Amino acid sequence: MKFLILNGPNLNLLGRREPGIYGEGTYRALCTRLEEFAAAHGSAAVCVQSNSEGGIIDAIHAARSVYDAIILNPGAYTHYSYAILDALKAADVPCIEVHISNVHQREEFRRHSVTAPACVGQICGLGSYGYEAAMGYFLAQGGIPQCV
Ligand code: CA2
Repeated sequence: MKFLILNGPNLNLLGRREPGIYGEGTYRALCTRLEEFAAAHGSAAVCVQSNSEGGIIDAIHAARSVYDAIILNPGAYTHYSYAILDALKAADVPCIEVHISNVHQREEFRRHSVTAPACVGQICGLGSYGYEAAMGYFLAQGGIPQCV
């Protein structure tokens, strides 16, 4: 399978700030780990990060017919971007939403995701392991699950 690992605003700061919430590993180290995980499973992972809503939407549009699955951490856009929701609905590529932190243990506004309804599922609170868990799900399916 070919995975697009798409990370939203500020996730390029991983390992450099708030290690108590997001862990100590850097964004670069995360990408290397996910690329190696995919390769070890006969697959490929490409990591893309954007701090802008348009950058994320463009990457989702470009994923069509290129990637088998998207693993998306939309960052704070999770909580209010109807534009990303619409892009996911139009993408025709199944997506799992990942959050590094347990959003349910944090501020009230983080408990709601406007983007998750366009995803196969959502993983949160497992740290950066959530990205591997999402890839593992798609690999276990051995194909493309139904997506709205
Ligand atoms: O838990 C997650 O993965 C989040 O998507 C992270 C977002 C936050 O707005 C969501 O509610 C939950 C924030 C990403 C900020 O990433 C940073 C990483 C290191 C240092 C500072 C910010």
